[in-house]
Amino acid sequence: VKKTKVKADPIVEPAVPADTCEPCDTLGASLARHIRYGLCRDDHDPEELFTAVGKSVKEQMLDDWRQTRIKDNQYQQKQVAYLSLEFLMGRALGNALLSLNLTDEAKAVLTDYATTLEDIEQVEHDAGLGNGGLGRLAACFLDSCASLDLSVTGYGIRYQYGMFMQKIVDGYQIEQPDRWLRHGNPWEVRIAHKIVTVPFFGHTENYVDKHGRRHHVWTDTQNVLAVPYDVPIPGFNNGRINTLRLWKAEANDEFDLAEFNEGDYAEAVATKNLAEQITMVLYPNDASVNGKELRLRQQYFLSSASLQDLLARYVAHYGKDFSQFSQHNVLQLNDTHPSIAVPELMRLLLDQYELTWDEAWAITSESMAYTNHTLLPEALERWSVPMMKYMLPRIVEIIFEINSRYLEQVAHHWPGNIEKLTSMSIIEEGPEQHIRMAYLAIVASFSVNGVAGLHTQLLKDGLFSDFYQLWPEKFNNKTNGVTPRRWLAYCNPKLAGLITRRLGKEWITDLSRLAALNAFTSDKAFVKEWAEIKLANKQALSEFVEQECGVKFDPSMMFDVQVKRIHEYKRQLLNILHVIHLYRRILNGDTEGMVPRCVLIGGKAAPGYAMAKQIIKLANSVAHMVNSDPLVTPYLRMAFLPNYNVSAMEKICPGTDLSEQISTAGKEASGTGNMKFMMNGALTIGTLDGANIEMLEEVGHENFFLFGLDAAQVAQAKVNYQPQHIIAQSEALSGVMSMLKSGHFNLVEPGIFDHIIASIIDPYDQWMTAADFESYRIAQEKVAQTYLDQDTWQQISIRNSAASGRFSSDNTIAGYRDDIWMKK
Ligand code: HBZ
Repeated sequence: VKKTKVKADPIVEPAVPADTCEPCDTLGASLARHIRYGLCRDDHDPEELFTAVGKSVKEQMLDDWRQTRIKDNQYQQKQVAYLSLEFLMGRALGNALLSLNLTDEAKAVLTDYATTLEDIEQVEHDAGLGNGGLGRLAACFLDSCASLDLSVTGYGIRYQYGMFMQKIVDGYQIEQPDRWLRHGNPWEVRIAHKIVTVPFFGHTENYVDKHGRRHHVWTDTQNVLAVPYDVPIPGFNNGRINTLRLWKAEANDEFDLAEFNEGDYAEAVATKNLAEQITMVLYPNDASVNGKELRLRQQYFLSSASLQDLLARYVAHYGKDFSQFSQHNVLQLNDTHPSIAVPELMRLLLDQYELTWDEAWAITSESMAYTNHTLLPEALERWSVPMMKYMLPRIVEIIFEINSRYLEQVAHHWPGNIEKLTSMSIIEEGPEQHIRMAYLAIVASFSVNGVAGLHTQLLKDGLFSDFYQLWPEKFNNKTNGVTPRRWLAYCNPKLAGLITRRLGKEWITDLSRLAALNAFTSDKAFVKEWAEIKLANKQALSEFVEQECGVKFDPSMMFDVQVKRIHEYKRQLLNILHVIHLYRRILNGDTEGMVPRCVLIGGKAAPGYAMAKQIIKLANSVAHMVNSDPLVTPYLRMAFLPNYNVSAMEKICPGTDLSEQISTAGKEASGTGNMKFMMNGALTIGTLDGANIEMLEEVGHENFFLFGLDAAQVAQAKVNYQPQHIIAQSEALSGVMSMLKSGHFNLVEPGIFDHIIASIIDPYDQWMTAADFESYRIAQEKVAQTYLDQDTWQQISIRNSAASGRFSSDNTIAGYRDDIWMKK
């Protein structure tokens, strides 16, 4: 790659008119101006009005944003880069107003435009730049970092199309493109002067100079421009505005030149697409790898652009003395997706800044930290060496060099143990070599963390046990959390209001204060108000369900909810089997002691995941049968919510009575939906998996509906698993299975559920659905009994909220800050 001179930024930004002109308008004046001069006409649709509001709110942040940047460019505190292929931000307006303390002003201003803030908020399209938990965690973390006054920059990709929109047609999932940028994005700012160039393809050459130093050149590359689009991340009422920097790929003009000169102008312009494809679409897989070349291109594009950006910024302040780099910078890798940043940082330091290998390695390995989010083998990334050699030849050379030096350490630790060298090598041998990205990340990182206690323990005992033996000091746990601003203060204003009236508003930035709610469980007036708020939220949720699914949910019934990506390990199937069981009971007239329930299931299936798609179809088929029998609906109703996303969860979690967290133990790394429900006063029915274990610890057994095998028992039970036998011993499950097999739910589509049925009776069923059914059913009976005593139920609900303080992402981020980012 041709060496480009790194342009030095001025350390202090020059006085710009911002310092000399009037400070910006009030929100109202700004909005009037945007409507009058921004829209150019008097008639506007709701999208345009929303855009004007968004731009006006952004303007309110610009001065603080600039001040934050100027301060952070002084490196007064360590700079954290959070590298992630996903940021599932959802909507920004309501959250920004809350953080800036402008909600009331916005409400007042909008009355002049014959609309309400609520209506305007509904117009905003979700920024769905993520699949699920991992992407939403990144979004919660950004909120907490800004609110804790930490200088953290999120680096991600500005996908033209985010997570697909899910439609349900005849009970089947249909994917449609998510054109979230169609009406523009009022929050982003394109920063043209920070464009960098990312190389692909070409080949490497090396030569020895007259001082005997070996140089590596990566030449003949195809270069793609990375254009930063910055999005403001306001801290909660503290004046800090951090940045989420999203990269867009654009064609470099050089790209076109040859063809252009030959006169084929149109052809030349069309090649732009090739470059721009890189940031076109988010891969919709949440628990399995996608080995496509384009996915690797996205990963390298993000990693290289972000590192060039970080290094240029560092050089502008410290010059090319990198000895201080790791003291002032840390990179947190959100899973292995950006782990190609490891060899890329090496490359930039070696080839661009001419450091020695040892210098470059010291810097790299002192600044990288890696978070693992899964134990599922199908989600562990391995990239084909030949493919990577073709696309990123210099990067492959560096990875091999890292590997050979690291294997010397392995050999030293386990002398003569060839097997260890093979099993721990970053390069997996086989008909085709592969690079094990998790191993690369561990080798290069000073910190490796899991996302809940059990998950971290399983990493140390299982998947990464060899690495734990070699480097125990690297491993640590950081149990996930969610931001209490979006997930309580914003989404549940009624409950937040009650809490604030009783406890003051400090809980918003110190969620441990919710513990004080325990004192109110015997306060009748408080419990009554708590129950009334839940009822009002259920009313709102039932309107949403009716509008989205056409199913009437009666707020006097129990709302039993499972929303998350559809995956066999999350066991939506177990939930559906239980619905079928209740349905059978009703048909058999066995309704004694039954509590009327409305069961809501929602979530997207990866488009290539056939079994998950069949589970969606089954949920819809069962819902159809349940809802169309007037003898059944007084006791049971069911809906599948299409297109579950962040803004849907904002309506769902405040109105939920019972939260379903029923994964096979040992499979859900943490879960974060579980925490949102708990904060909002839902009770949980769940297994000993992920963060459920810690939630149970906080709230106590009396206030949690625990069932099922634990992780160790799952491993044990696998040895001689006989689901047919288990089914035969359970009257309830046998009944459910015969009803399924009879075709009752698919009379006109015979056979469509055969795979599902086969999976339940398969002795190799990894998810052990049959094994946990009885214990689940009994726990559900206990749920119903408890619900019958509404006073007790509401008290438990209060205790759940009160115990949720530990699961604020502020708490999690304080841990990252103290144990990882500020370690040295
Ligand atoms: O990360 C999830 C875990 O399943 C969940 O237990 C945890 O709470 C959450 C946050 O730590 N993992 C994901 O959401 N993973 C993905 O979305 C994913 C995306 C692309 C991939 C693989 C996984 O290639």
